[in-house]
Amino acid sequence: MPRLFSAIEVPGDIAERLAGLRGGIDGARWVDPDNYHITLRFIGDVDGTTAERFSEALAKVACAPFSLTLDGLGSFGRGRPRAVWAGVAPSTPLVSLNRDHEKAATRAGLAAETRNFHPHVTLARMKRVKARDVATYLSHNGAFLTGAFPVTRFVLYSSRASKGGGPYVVERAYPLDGA
Ligand code: 3AM
Repeated sequence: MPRLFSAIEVPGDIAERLAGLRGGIDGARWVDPDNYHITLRFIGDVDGTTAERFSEALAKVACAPFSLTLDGLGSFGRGRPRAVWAGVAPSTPLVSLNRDHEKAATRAGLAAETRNFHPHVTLARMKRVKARDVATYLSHNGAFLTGAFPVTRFVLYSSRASKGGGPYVVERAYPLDGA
């Protein structure tokens, strides 16, 4: 069974800007710009019935189109960095959409997510890089800011990669049209 997660895609012009941030941390694996996304709900490896239930529950999510802005860079894993990302500026519709995806996961019979929602676009993953190199990178590039871009759909992605970072396949797309 593929690994599933729901997400918002990153438009091409924003991805191009993010791609300009690739490089500059020794040993980091930079995400292919085609695979940039904002994860809404990680599902993982589930059976077909659970996948179908989640997919159907997502189809019932009502959400009007909204816009997002990427603001600033950061990292996960302080002393031992494991990812560098672009942050998403605070957005009430995004938080609400994440809640709806959490409800869809519950309806599909999945355990509740315990981690806080921290919306981001992962730019690079890493295992044994120097924390100082990441800090230097962030001090040079951290002021990154995009204009607002429209979010008109979310998608259910599958991934067969074991390490993350793609390639991802859009299994189903959900246009935003309901309030
Ligand atoms: O690319 P981002 O950071 O949005 O880190 C994984 C990736 O997130 C995350 O799901 C996205 C698609 O692979 N992920 C992987 N394993 C996870 C887990 N066990 C996880 N998120 C939560 N729990």
